[in-house]
Amino acid sequence: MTELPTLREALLANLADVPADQAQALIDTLCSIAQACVQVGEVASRGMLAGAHGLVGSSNSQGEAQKRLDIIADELMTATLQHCPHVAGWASEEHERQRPSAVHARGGRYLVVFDPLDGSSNIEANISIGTIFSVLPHTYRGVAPMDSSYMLPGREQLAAGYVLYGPATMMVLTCKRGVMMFTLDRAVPAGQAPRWVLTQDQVKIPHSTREFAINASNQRFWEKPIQRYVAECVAGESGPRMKDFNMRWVASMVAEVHRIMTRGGIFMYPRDTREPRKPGRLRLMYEAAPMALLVEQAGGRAVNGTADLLGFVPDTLHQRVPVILGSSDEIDRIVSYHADPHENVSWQLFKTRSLFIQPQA
Ligand code: AFP
Repeated sequence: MTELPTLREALLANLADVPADQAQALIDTLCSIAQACVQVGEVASRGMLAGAHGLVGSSNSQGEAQKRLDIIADELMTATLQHCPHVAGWASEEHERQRPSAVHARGGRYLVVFDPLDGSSNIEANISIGTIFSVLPHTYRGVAPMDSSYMLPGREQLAAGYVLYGPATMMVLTCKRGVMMFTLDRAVPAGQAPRWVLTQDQVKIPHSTREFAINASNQRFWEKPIQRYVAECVAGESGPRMKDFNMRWVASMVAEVHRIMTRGGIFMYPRDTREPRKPGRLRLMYEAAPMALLVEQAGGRAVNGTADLLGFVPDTLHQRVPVILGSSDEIDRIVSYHADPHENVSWQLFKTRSLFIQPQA
C-alpha cells in the first residue's frame, strides 16, 4: 500500500495556492489542534482508568453540568493554544468569555473557537464523542482580542473541523478547498507519536438520502414544517415521499455529521416551542458554523430552516441556533416547507396523528 500523506503533507498540497507564510501559519495551527485532540482521544480511550468519567460538580456559563472529560479536554486544548504563535485568542463552550493568548494576543493572526467535548451525555455509555473547532481571522491584529472580535459570520472561517473519538479516531477538516478525512494511525514505532494520515480526500455528501436524524422525543414541540417533513419520512412508501426512510439519533452531533459525511443523510435539531426565547439547542460558533462549513464544502447544505447558517453574524459567543444540515435535496425540501405559506399537510398531523401511528390508506 502506498504511503498515505500525513496531515502536514496533505495540508501543504491543499493550500498550494496560498502564499507560503499564510499557509505555513495555518498548517502549524491546525497540526497543533490535531495534536491536542490526540491527547484528548488518549484520555477518552482510557475512560474510568484516566478518571474521565463523571461530573465535576460545576456548570458552564450556559448552566450545563460539566463532565470531567469536558474539563480535561478544555485544559488540553487551552494548553496547546497557549503555545501557538499564530493564535491571538480562543473561546470554548466551557468558558463564558474568550481568553486572549498570554504571549500572542496582539501578534496572532487567528482566533480559535471550540467545543472541547461534544456528546458529553454519551461519555459513560462509551458512545462516540468528539471535539469541534473553527479557525477565524483575527481581524484587528495588533489589538488584543475581545469577545466582539469573534462576531464573524461562518463564511469567514478560514478552517473548520472535528475529531471523532469512535472505534477509529478520525479527523475531518476543511480549509475551504474541499473536505479531507484523516485517520489516526497508532501503529507507529515505539516512542513515536501516533500520526494522522489522509484516508479520503475531496469528500462528497450524496445529494439524496433515505436517512434522517432527529430527537423524536421532542416531536410535540416541533414547528409545522418539521412535523410535516418527519411525518412524510415516517410514512415512507405509503406516503407522499413514496420511499422508506430510516432514522438514527446518537446524541453526539459529531457522530451524526460523520455518518452524513460517509453516506449522506440529514441531521435536524430544529427550533422548538419548549423555550420560545431559545432559538435552538446547538451553539452557532462552535457547533453549527464549523459543521455548516464542512457540510457545504462537501456539497451538502446547512440551514436554520429558512436561511444558510454560514450567513449568520453571531451576537454572543454561546448563541444558539436551529440546525438542519446534510444531503442537499432534503435540505432544499425542508426550506421549501418553511417557505410554504399554506403548509398543505395532508396528514392532519396536529390533531389526530403522531409520528408512530401509520396513516390509514
Ligand atoms: P452534550 O455535549 O451536552 O452531550 O450535547 C450534545 C449536543 O450538543 C449534540 O452533540 C447532540 O446532537 C445534541 O446535543 C443532543 O441533544 P439531546 O440530548 O437533546 O438529544
